Amino acid sequence: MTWPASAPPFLLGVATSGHQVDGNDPPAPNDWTLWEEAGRTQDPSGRAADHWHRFAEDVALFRLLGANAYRFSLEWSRLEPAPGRFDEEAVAHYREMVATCRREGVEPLATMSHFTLPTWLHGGWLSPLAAPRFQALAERLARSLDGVQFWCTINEPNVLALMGYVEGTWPPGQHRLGAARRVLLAQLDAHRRAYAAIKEVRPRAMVGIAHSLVHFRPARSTWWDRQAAALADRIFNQWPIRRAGPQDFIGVNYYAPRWVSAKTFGRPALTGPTPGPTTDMGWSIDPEGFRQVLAAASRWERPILVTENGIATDDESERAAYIEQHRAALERAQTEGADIRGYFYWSGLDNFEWVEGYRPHFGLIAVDRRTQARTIKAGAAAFAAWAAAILPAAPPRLPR
Ligand code: IFM
Repeated sequence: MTWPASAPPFLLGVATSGHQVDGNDPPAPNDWTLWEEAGRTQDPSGRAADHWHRFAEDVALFRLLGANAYRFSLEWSRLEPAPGRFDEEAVAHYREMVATCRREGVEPLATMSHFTLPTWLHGGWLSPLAAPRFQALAERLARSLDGVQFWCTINEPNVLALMGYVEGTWPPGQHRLGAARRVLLAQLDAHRRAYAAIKEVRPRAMVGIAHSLVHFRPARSTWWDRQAAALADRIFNQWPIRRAGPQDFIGVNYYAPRWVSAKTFGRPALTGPTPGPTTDMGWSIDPEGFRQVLAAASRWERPILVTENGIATDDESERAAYIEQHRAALERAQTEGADIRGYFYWSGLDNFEWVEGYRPHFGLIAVDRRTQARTIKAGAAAFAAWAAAILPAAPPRLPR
């Protein structure tokens, strides 16, 4: 596979996902809508950032920050409201979104599935309909969205399996290890089918998965904890990449390290407590872990796209420092030989953060949830400076 000739050599962009920013107007009930209605999240997603109606304004703001790429997701429940029935208006909406990106000089990266599933898919990824319908959706989208060269079939299949089927805090709220394994495999099967469907229509498209990769550290320097950390790495990080089959790039979503103790392994999650200063998500900040995750990802000998990395904070100097430190770690990994072709900050806009609702603020751009007014945050200057340094032909035009 070759890097598309018309794409920038390095994609420096921001990421969002449909359910987290679009808003529920027009309504698009999916499994998360039901979860919110059942009171399982801090807030309902509601109007979110109303990105469905304001994407043109938002893409222009991303461009203002210097972004040359934008990763967003296509909402399956909008595109296929009933099995086999595609909604032409939803398809047209995404065509317009892609055209807007192109007009702004922003390379679109489209994610087909970012956690949410249509309510008609009873059993979720374990439904016998899941893989064939996902394949048909991939074919339909590849035909319609001819401006998209970069595709991510599925976002964080390991996280969906862990949260929905082990921890049980996400839909469908189960605690069944066997089901978690089957759900992970079902998503990887759906990826392979979607990969083949997209490549059939667009052989030169770059298609991959956004993998959540955690830097597992031993809680203590004992042999047992080191083994436990290595095992967590094999199960959570490496196994999904190996089992996924064809991928033109390795998508890396990296946020934080986790400390693993042999004593608490698997009860209930893979991880032990998190020491040290943390973000508003309770996650430690570890750019060196990022470098190591990138070095490990480069062993798969594919171009790497950092499909997500970012911080939830209200302290803008902390956000700027996070971006600068992770940029330095990425550049170090590049010097050490990792073929990294892109970085997407999570998130372009303050977003609905699943169970945590609207409390954590990941965005480079704040969204007033009452007026929907957008304000570029001070921490975004670190992203804009990165863009100015590596994309001199199109310098960011931040307002003073
Ligand atoms: O908001 C999420 C996103 O949906 C998937 N990756 C992690 C982000 C921050 O938690």
